[in-house]
Amino acid sequence: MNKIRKKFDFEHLNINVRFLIVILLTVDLVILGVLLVRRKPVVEKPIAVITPTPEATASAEPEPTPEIERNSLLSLLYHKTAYTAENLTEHFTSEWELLAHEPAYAETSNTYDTQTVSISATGDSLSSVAISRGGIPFYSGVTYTVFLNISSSLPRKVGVTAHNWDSGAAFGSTTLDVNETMNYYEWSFTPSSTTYNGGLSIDLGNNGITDPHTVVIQGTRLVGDDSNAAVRTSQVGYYTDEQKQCTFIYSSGDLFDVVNQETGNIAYSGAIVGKTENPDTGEVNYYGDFTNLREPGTYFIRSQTGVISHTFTISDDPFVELRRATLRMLSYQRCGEDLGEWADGMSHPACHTGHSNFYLTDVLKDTTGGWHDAGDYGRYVKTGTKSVNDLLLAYMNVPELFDDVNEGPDSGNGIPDILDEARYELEWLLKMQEEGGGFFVKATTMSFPDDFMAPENDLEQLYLLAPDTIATADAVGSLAIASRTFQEIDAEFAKQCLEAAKKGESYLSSHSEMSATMNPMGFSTGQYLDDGDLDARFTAEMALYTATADAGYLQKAKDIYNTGESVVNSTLWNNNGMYGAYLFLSTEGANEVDPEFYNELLNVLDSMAAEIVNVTNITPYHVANGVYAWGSNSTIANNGIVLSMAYDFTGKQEYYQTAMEQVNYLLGKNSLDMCFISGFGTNYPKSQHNRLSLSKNTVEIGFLSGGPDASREDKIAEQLPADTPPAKIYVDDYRSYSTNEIAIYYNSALLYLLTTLAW
Ligand code: 9MR
Ligand code: 9MR
Ligand code: ZN
Repeated sequence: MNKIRKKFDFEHLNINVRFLIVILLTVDLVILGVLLVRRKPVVEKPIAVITPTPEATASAEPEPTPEIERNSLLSLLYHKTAYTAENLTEHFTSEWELLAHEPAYAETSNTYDTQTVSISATGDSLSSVAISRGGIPFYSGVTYTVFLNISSSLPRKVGVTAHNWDSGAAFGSTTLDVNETMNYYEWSFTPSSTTYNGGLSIDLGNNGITDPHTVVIQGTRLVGDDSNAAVRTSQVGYYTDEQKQCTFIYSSGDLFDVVNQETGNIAYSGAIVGKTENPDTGEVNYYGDFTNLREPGTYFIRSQTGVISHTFTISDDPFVELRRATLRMLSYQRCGEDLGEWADGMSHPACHTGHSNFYLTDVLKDTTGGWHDAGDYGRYVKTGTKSVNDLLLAYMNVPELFDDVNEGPDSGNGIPDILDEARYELEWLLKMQEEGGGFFVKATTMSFPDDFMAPENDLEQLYLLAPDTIATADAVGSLAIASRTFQEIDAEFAKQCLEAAKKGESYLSSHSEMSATMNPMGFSTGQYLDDGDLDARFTAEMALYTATADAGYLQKAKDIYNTGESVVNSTLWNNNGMYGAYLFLSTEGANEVDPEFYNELLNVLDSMAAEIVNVTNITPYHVANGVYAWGSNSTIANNGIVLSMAYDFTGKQEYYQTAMEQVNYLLGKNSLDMCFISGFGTNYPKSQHNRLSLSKNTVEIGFLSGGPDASREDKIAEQLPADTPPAKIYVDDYRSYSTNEIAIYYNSALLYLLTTLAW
C-alpha cells in the first residue's frame, strides 16, 4: 500500500513523541500541546449537514423519444437506472440489418415500430435468414430482457440470440414458438463478460419450413436492468490526501467518473475492478479508487452505466462539524442537569434528581449527574467509563483539535469542551463509589420507562446495584487517567480522582475473585454482562502506574498479563485491556523501564491490528467485522481504534487507512446506504431508539446508531424477510432497539477515531 499520509510532521520522532502523549504526572500538558502541533490548525469550515442528492433517474419506466422510435425498430431502453435520451440515441447508431445467405432469400419492409420480413427461401439453417444488429454495449452481470411481439403466416420456430458481435460468442439464446397470432414474448440473458459491441439476432432461416411465409415483428425493446446496481461512498467526505474508494453493488460497467457537483465536470475517471462475492450483504461487489483526486470540492460518482452515488466532499478537514456533533451528543445525554437553550428541541429540566437507594438496604445516596447510557435513562459504570477513556485519550492525542466553543453547556468556561464533558461523567463516577472503595454497577429504575417518557417525567425510584470487580476496575482506570489529564487544569480534582482510583484499586486487591452483579428479581434494565474482569483490572493497574510511576502497579499489571488469559484485545466496554496497553506504550521511557514487556505489548497490538486488516481485506466494504451482532457499528469503530493505536506506534499506513475505512463505512460506504450518524450525509437515521428525542419529537443530530444485528433481537428486526443477509438486518425504526439504538460509548468510539485520524 502506498504511503499516503504521515501522521506527524516529524515522522522520525513519531515514537518518541508518542511516548509523551500520555504523560507522567510531571510532564506539562502545555509543552505537550506544542510538541504535538500538527500540520495545520483546525480550520472552522461550515459543512452542509444535509447534502443534496443528484437527481436520481431510477426506476420510472422510460419513454423512448419519438425520434428514436421513427428511426429504429429495436428500442433500446438501455439500463433502467441510467436511462437518458442521450444514451438512448447513442445506442441507435447501428441499425438492424437483414442477412440472408444463399440459397435463402428474404426482404423486409419497415413501418413505424413494425418490421415485416417476407421469406421466400429459408436456406440451409435457422441462421440463414436473420435480422440482427451490433453496437450494443452489454455489461457483464447486468440482466437484459428482450421484449417483442411476433407472428408468422406459417407456424414456425424463431431463434433469438445475444452475442459478442466481433467474436460471435453467444451470451445466450432461445427459441420462440410463433404462429399466425401476434404474440408477446420476453426473454432475458446475463452476459458473463462486457462487450461494447454486443449483438442481437432474430433468426428466421430454415428449421424445417421451406415454404415462403411472412413474419411480422412489432415493438421490440431491450432493457438492461441494473436497477439493483448502486455505488457507495462516505456521504460526508474524504481528506484530500487520503486513500479514497467507493464500492459498487452489482455490475455498473467497467469505468466510473467522479463528477464535480457544482460544475458538472468530470474531475477524475477510473476503472471498476475487484469483483467479489459478499456473503454478508448478499451482493456482488466491485470497487473504484479515486485516491488521486485531491482537489477540494463536492462530488459524486457516476458509473459507466449511469449509476450515481450520493454527494461527498473532499477537503482538508471534512469532519469539523461531525466531530463537534459527536461530542455534543454526550451533552444531550447529561442527566440531572437542566439542558438549556443550547439543546434546542431537546432542552429539558433537570431529570433523575432524587436519591438512589442501594437495593435491599436503607442506604440512600446522591448519585445525580453522569450521562444517560443510551436510548434508556440508565447510568452504568461499565459503559460510562469506556466513554470517558475515549474522550480523555482523544484529547491527550490531539489536544489542539478541541476548543471551548462547541455550543454545549460549558462552552466558554476556558476549558476545552471535551474535558468538561468527561468531567461531567467523572463527577458522577466519584459518587458511585461506596465506602469500601468498590463502585456500584449502575443507577437505574427497576425497568425501562415507556419509549416516549421524557427524562424529567421519569420519576420512578432509582436504585444502586451492588459493586462488582468489573465496574470497580473500569472506574479505577478512568479515574487514574483523569488524574493526569486534569492535573494542569484542576489539581484538586485530579487529586480527588487519583485518591478514588487508589481506593478502588485496594478494593480490587482485596477482592481477587471476579464478581459480576446481576439483575435481582424484578429488575430489567441493562445488565451489561461480562465474562471476565482481567482486561479491566489490567487497564486499571496500568492507568495507575502511568499516573503515579509506582512500579507496584506495573508489577500487578504484568502479573495479570502473565496469567496467560488474553487480556489485551480491544477497547470494547467489556473487553478493554487495550487501553492499558496503549497507556503503557505511550508513556515516556516505558521501553527503558521494561523493554521486554514493552515489546510484548507492542507485538500484541501490532498483531491485533494485522488480524483486523486481514478481516477487512476479505470484506468488499473493507469493514472490520465478521459477525453482525448488537452494536455492530460500535464493534467496527472499536476495531478502528485498535488500528489507530497500532498506527501510532508502528507508522504502518495500512493501519491508518483501514481505520479510516471504518469511519467511511459508518458514514455511508455500506450496503445499507446509511450514514449512521443522525443529521449527517444524505441518508441518515431519522427514527432512532432514543427516549429523549422521542419524547421531544425531535430528530437529533450527531447520534450513531448501533447498526445491523443479525440476531434480530426486537420485533421490528424480526419482520425483515427471512433471507435478509446479516449486514442488512437494520431498520431505521425507533422500535428496533437492537439495530437502531444510540449509546454514549458508540459515539465516544467514533469521536476517538475522528480525532486520532485527523490530519
Ligand atoms: O429501551 C431499552 C433499550 O435501551 C435496551 O437496549 C433494550 C434491550 O434491553 O430494551 C429497551 O427496552 C425495551 C424492553 O427491553 C422491552 N420492551 C420494549 C422496550 C423498548 O421499546
Ligand atoms: O449491548 C447490550 C446487548 O449486548 C444486549 O443483548 C442487550 C439486551 O440485554 O442490551 C444491550 O445493552 C443495552 C443496555 O442493556 C441498556 N442500555 C442500552 C444498551 C445498548 O443497546
Ligand atoms: Zn436523567
